[in-house]
Amino acid sequence: MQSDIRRTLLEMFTNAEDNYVSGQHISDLLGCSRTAVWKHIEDLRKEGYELEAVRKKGYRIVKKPNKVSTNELLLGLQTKKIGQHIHYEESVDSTQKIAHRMAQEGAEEGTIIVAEEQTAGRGRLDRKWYSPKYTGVWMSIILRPNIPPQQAPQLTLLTAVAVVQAIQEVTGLSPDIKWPNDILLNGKKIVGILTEMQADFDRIHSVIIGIGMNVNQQLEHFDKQIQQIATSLSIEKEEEINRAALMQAIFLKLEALYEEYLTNGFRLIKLLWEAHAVSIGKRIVARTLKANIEGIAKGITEDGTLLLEDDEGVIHSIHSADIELSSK
Ligand code: BT5
Repeated sequence: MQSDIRRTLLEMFTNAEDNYVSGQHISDLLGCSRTAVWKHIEDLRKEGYELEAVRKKGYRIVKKPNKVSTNELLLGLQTKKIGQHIHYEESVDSTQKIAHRMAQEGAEEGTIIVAEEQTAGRGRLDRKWYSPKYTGVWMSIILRPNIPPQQAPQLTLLTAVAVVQAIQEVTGLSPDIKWPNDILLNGKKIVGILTEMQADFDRIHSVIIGIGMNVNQQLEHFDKQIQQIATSLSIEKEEEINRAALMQAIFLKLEALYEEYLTNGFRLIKLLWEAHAVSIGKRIVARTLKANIEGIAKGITEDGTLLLEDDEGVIHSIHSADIELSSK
């Protein structure tokens, strides 16, 4: 209730842009006393909003917090499901871990778990994912698709397309996708996607999609281990990027693609994915848990598997691997 009022207040200030909104006007609209208005304003200040108060004129927002708080994410959000329930934390070990717990406890489809920092963010095979405070988008999304468990990898590809579209829309940059889960700008990693699921043999309970996106880091913020391979949107665009706007764009794109996928299947998603994929048609090395296989990446199958043709003409179906362009 309190947070609903704060959201309405934020909407009023945002719509008023640089103009002042009078205390009387606010108290009339919200149906509460001037003292109550003042209390809500104080709450907003505690959330990090800088509000200017001028006698006889009223209030206006001077600066919004550099946070991806629930209020910032819900303000003006146009989706039906994705992002309509937000679980926000300043600091967590991993948003995936919280998402798994919330999914088990029955969280609704489209629920988002987002944190300003992760102290134990993880990638595939328990690799470390660096998630420094206030610089990136570190979030997990809970979906409950009615599809066979073996089709779940398609959702990684679908998410990659949604993230690329969102980056294009907000920044004008055009990233590439590297199978299966990396998004690159100028050959360096800007986003990693981690898809996990809770399922029986034949039925999915939930799919948890983790998205890690480097947004406002500068090169010196990156750990030495990844300085050569990672970049951020801000480095590439040479300006600060609004993280909440990026997240809202991801929610919208993801919702549209997910609806298309559930209604019409993977066909269109596959085409969109291929249009952004860097490695298809190129000579690559796929490092799987069993072996390294070198050859030409021919494309992906209907279920999202990578097809690789080796020098003997044998086609390998690769379900999980790290890939690199071959130096040959
Ligand atoms: C991934 O794994 O790329 C999936 C990353 C998913 C992270 C999100 S953040 C929200 C959610 N909560 C979590 O705990 N995780 C998800 P993989 O393909 O295995 O790549 C991991 C490798 O990427 C590492 O071994 C590093 O080399 C590199 N790396 C780590 N942090 C990075 C960063 N911030 N930017 C670019 N590369 C990074």
